[in-house]
Amino acid sequence: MATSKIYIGGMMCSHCVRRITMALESVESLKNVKVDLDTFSATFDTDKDIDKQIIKKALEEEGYSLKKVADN
Ligand SMILES: [Cu+2]
Repeated sequence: MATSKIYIGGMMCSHCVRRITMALESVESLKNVKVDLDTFSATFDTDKDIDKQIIKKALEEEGYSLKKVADN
């Protein structure tokens, strides 16, 4: 199990946090999703390599963007 961190565009309030959390939780391989409003980021655990396009699409469907995937 590896932890990944992503940075998200368009996040402004706790309502966004809830929507983004639900969007990421809908991606089957992501577990333990935590969205942080202060740093406009989210962390989650995965047991395989993350599919950036699937995450990007899940965020874009809710009106947010995937700005960056952190290296670690
Ligand atoms: Cu909001």
